[in-house]
Amino acid sequence: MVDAETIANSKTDLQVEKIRNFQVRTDDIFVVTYPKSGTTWMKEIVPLVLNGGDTEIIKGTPSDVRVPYLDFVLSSDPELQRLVVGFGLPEGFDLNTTESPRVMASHLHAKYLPKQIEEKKPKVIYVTRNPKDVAVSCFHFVQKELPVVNEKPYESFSTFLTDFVKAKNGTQTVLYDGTLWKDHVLHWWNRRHESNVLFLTYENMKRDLAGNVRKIASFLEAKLDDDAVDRIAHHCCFESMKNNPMALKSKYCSNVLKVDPGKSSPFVRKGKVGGWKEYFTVADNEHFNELYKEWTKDCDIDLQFEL
Ligand code: PPS
Repeated sequence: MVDAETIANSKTDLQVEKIRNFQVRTDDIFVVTYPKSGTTWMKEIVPLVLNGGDTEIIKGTPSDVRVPYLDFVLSSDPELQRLVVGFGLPEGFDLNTTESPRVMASHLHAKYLPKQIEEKKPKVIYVTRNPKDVAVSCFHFVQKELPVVNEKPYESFSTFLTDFVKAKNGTQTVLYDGTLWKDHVLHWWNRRHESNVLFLTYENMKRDLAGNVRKIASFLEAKLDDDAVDRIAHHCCFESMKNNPMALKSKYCSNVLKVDPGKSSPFVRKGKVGGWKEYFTVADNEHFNELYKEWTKDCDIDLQFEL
């Protein structure tokens, strides 16, 4: 089982050098997200957009096999390699021999991503989400994981939030490269007009999934007819994904992280916009809003979140 320290130290364990020097192809597709911002969702959508909306083909393959995490696959740490195998990838899986177009995911900050992204300009789909909902989603993940690794769960959401806004301590079981939400998101916000970058929000995907599928198809230069768009939107809506074992990562949850997928998967949990209101106290909210103002004071970011 992967312990908290392994995950917490994973910035080095992940061998950033290996990731930085990874050979990128111009037709690669990277799904980049801050954790808990819609990664699993996008990992389900992109392969379908590329295969013309054939949901049958992908039903038998775990999401992490279709779209492997660069962060873990390029690690040579045995514990993190176990995570990769738990994802369903064969031992010794090699991205260098994977057929194009490769679709890969990462939670890493851009400074840890392959250097060749800047030169080869593969397509990057970046998904962001209201940081308050991200915090709540992370909280659920971390609360389940900490006892598994013999650490105490947080006493309250408020104590978790104090660590979340610093990406410290127990939060590193999920925010493993120690990056703050604002540093991750502002980097890609500032690059949102680059032609190889598609910047999307979780909230907008919730509002109009079919419209976002079309946007993704156009960005990936994939032809989709209206039926295919509808099929993808239906297959990828929250209710369908909640019943999709390949997206719930049942095997990963139960074999590697010991989260009981029978009860609820942290990868497809509530799927709500604004769920944070049930967790933030008035004081949490005031502090967070002040911090958000400070984080964003030098830029024109407008993600239309309800803050
Ligand atoms: S991870 O662990 O970082 O890869 O998590 P990630 O997949 O980025 O985020 C998990 C949250 O995304 C929600 N989710 C969805 N929301 C809406 N529609 C669909 N189809 C969907 N699939 C996953 C999931 O429920 C997590 O959010 P919370 O708020 O915890 O429910």
